[in-house]
Amino acid sequence: MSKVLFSSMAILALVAGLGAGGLVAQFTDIETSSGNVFSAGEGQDLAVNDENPWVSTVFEVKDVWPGDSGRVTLKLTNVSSDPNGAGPLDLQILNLVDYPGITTEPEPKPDLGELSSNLRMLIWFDDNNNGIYEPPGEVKIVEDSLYNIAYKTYDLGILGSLQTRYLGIAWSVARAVGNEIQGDRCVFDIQFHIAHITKP
Ligand SMILES: [Ca+2]
Ligand SMILES: [Ca+2]
Ligand SMILES: [Ca+2]
Repeated sequence: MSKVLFSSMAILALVAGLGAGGLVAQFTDIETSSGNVFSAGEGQDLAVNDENPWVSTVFEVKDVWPGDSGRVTLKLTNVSSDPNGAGPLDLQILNLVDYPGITTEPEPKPDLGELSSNLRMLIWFDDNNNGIYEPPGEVKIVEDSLYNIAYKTYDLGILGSLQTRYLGIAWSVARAVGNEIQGDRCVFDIQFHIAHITKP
């Protein structure tokens, strides 16, 4: 009840004020800022080996034997032209599955699929994109078995707008590896992720 009463009093006061103002000549001035817009930046957009989206398979290596080795280079480009498009880049090996394949007579049992534990992977910043690891100028990111590097996150630093970085991935199977990898097969994903820099 008291609230209603207060409203009535306010209206009366306002009307009175307008009446008084109407007697005075007014200078006026209006300042307007129009067309104000907020729009989100383009952010980050990564291309791998000039593919965006990246659809090619990096490794399709069959008939691997003890002593085998190979290498690839990957070109990582932040194709965003947004000046704020720089972002931290990281690498993960995901969805690793080992298959026993055919279990041959000489292969130790149980055959659980032992290839990823015996695949040595060397990943480095291949600055000159020649597929050869050349320390100390080129920096190693990780060197371990595929099994051990899976599901870990490797920081590849900040990739600026329109900037390119090259990674080398070399794989090898030691000559000493025995029959435990016969017929084995492993499948995995390689994932690069570029994030947004949080402004202070
Ligand atoms: Ca096997
Ligand atoms: Ca090199
Ligand atoms: Ca095996």
